[in-house]
Amino acid sequence: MTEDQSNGNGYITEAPVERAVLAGVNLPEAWRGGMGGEADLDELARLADTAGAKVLGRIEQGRQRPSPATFLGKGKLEELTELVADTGATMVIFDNELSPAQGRNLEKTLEVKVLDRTELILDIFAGHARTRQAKLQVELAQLEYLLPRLTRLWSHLERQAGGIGTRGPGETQLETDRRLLGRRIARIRSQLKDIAQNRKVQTGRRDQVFTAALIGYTNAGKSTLMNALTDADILAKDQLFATLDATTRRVEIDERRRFLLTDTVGFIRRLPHHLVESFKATLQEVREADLLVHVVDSSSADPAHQIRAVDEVLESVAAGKRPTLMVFNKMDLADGDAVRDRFARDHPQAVFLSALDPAGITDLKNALVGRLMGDETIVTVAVPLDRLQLLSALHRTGSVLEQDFTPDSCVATVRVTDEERNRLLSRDGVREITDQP
Ligand SMILES: Nc1nc2c(ncn2[C@@H]2O[C@H](COP(=O)(O)OP(=O)(O)OP(=O)(O)O)[C@@H](O)[C@H]2O)c(=O)[nH]1
Ligand SMILES: [Mg+2]
Repeated sequence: MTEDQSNGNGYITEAPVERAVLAGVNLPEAWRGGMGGEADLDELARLADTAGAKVLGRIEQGRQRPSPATFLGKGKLEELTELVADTGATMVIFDNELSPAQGRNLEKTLEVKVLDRTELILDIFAGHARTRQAKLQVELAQLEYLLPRLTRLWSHLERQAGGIGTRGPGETQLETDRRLLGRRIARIRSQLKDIAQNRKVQTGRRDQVFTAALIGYTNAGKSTLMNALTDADILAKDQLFATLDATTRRVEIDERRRFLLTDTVGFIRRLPHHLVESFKATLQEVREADLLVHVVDSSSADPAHQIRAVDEVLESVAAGKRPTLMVFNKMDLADGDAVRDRFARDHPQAVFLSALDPAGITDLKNALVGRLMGDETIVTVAVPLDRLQLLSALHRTGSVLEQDFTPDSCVATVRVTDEERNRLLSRDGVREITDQP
């Protein structure tokens, strides 16, 4: 046992606290897409904190392109080596995605564990996965990302078992060879397929009901809003990626107006594509929703940047350009006027609120109901009994809200678009019943 496994009182803490130094290289835009872009060490520090590491220092460098061997330039690498020694760090976390060779070379020089942003995010996902589906999805992403990096991992395990970057696929898997890992990957894929298939059967029934999905940057307040709108009781916590699974609940405004609301995994800029790939099944809920409720943390340093990052992820899962309601949350922590000035014009239907304010929740409900009804109206029609098949399509889509029978007709209250209403009323014998006869 090393001294950092003891909390100072002679008790052994649950997991050793890792001491981390952060490193980021700012690359030109052309290096974006998993490899580069502007480093964001503040966000990396939050990720490190969520994973349970203590951040002791950071270094940053601007470069035209990464050094092929060590990502950082020679001088910066020396500076980093010193920083690691001075702080007694046990690991270095890179904001950029490292190639297997770069990771190996850096570990050799620095003599501590080296993780990149993707591995850190994978580690957080592994720690937060609860359901079988989420666990399998994370394991798949880890295996696929780690496979080419196996030799590096083995050297971690020799030095230290457990800790950040080694959670998830158990040691037993890591000890086996690539061929076995390949088989494991295939098995997980097929298990995930079964789960998705089952879910399809289960949710088939939902097709008739309007569904809205809460989406947005991680920590924006999606689960908090979900809990306020439903009785879901989802863990909402001030950490990144608190939610990984999709949860769906019914929201009932009144007897006529009800819809399903789904809360799901949050997004982040440069979300590792292995994760996006393997979370496709969970994100299916997002793709199938009638309305996306895009929750924004108005108090974040740059809400517009987060909105863009979310849009990018949506596009990559083929859920871009869906009907969307923008919700600017955490207005209690933000400069409200500035946020409205900045976003109200581009998003005229947006709701600005604080999840902690009941009045805001009412505004959100009203906005959702507005969108849910869309251009539909509710009318009451009398349909002759021998022409009941005129209503069958409306029955199928759950648009018949009430029906009553008189000796010669069915009096139905239906939710229809103007077009549907006109078509229905053009049929022989069908007439609209208004309040004033
Ligand atoms: N002050 C304030 N805090 C909020 C508000 N909405 C959410 N929070 C807090 O923000 C943190 C994150 O909220 P969550 O609901 O877990 O966020 P999320 O979008 O579900 O995040 P992930 O599941 O991690 O992607 C929690 O600590 C909430 O209590 C708000 O309107 N005002
Ligand atoms: Mg959540």
